[in-house]
This record gives sequence, C-alpha cells and structure tokens, in this order.
Amino acid sequence: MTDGITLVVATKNTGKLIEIESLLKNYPVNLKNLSDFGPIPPVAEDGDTFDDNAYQKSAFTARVLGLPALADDSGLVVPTLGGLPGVHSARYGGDGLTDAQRCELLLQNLKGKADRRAYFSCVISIATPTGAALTYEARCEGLVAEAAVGTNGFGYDPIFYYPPLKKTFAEMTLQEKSRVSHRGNAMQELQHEFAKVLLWLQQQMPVPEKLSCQGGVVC
Ligand code: ITT
Repeated sequence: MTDGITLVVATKNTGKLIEIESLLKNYPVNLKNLSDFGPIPPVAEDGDTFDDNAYQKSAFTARVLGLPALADDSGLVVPTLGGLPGVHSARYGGDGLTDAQRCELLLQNLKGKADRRAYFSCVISIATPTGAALTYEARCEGLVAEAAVGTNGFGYDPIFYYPPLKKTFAEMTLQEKSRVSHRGNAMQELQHEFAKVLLWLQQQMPVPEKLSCQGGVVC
C-alpha cells in the first residue's frame, strides 16, 4: 500500500484476483479491485487472441474509472483439440457450467487421445485512461491429467498436470503455483521493470489542474 499511483486489478475472477494481489502485495502501488467501485458496464471481450482481450479489458476499465487498470486474459490451450478451449476457456461448453463441469467436459473430449500436451497462456495488460498500454505474456507447459486431482486454485487447475513438480496446479500452494505458472511468469516480467512502469504510469496520467483561491473564492 502506498499513497502513490493507484492500479485497479480489472477481473471478476476471484481466483485470478487472489493470485495477482498476492504477487503485487509488496510493490509500491495502491492496489484496488472492481469491488472498490460501483457497478461498471460489462466489457466486450470479443477478440480472437489473449492479447486483444486483455487490452479490451484493461483499456475499458481504465477509461471508465479514470485510473490505470491491469487486466489478465488467459486460458488453457490443448493442441490436439485444435487449440480449444483457448480464448474460450471461461465459457467452454456454455455459460452455465461450473469449473468442475468444464474440467469434466475437457477430460471427456480428450478420452482416447494419446497426446495430452497442453499449455496455459496469460497476457497481462496495463492500460491508462488515454488508451496507452503495456503488455506482458507467458506460458506454462504441461499435460492434461487423466482425472481431476487437488482442491486448490480455480478453473482447470485440477486437471493441469505440471511434470517438473509431479503435481496438478490444484495440488500446489498459491506460492508454488505462482513460481511456475503462466500468470506468475507474466507477472515476474512486470515486476522486473516495476519502477519503470510506475514512472510511465505517472507520465501518462493527466495532471489535475491547480485551482487558485483568492479571498475564499475558487476561480
Ligand atoms: P475476467 O475476464 O473477469 O478476468 P475470466 O475468468 O472470464 O475473468 P478469462 O476470460 O481470461 O477470464 O478466462 C480465463 C479462463 O481460463 C478462466 O475462467 C479459467 O477457466 C481458465 N484459466 C486461466 N488461468 C487459469 C489458471 O491459472 N488456472 C486454472 N484455470 C485458468
């Protein structure tokens, strides 16, 4: 926490929010999230790439709130399924499914396939109200497990097996996952140049006009 620059973490996904807030907690920025503000209109998230969608979310939120905003667009890419769920990860199988049902659907769709390679992709976009933005991206390679294992995390974590640690993401602590995950790695890129990013944000933000006061009258 600081009196310095405010950064709004623009996500409605609690799992993502917990990870991002934990990764930024020791950094000199006044972190806010969407629940610190009144309802804001939904963002059109209709890009074909993680990059497009991350920028749509960060730029829209920054413009609406008049504050710098950080958004994450991410998903699980399974090459043998033609890249699905990919950018559609949050809605794979339809809007009404739970995370557990989406995992089950993916397991069903991979039944009998020998190639279970998969990777998580993450793009972090930090935008200012003027629309200028910075982008960080990373991947994490692994396999789709044969069955869901573990209860931590969110989304596809129970079925994403990470061979170097011989665990699914849902069997890892928050810290373990963040050390190796797509989001953790993208955030590390940002953290490496955090001082420069803060300076950049300060330069991008409009300076409020100073009002002078004469005899108690603001003019
Ligand atoms: P916001 O747009 O509000 O940030 P969202 O969940 O809709 O929330 P995305 O459109 O980026 O976000 O969809 C990402 C989906 O990909 C997410 O809902 C999960 O199903 C999956 N996903 C992304 N990162 C993940 C992770 O670290 N672990 C498990 N699943 C993940």
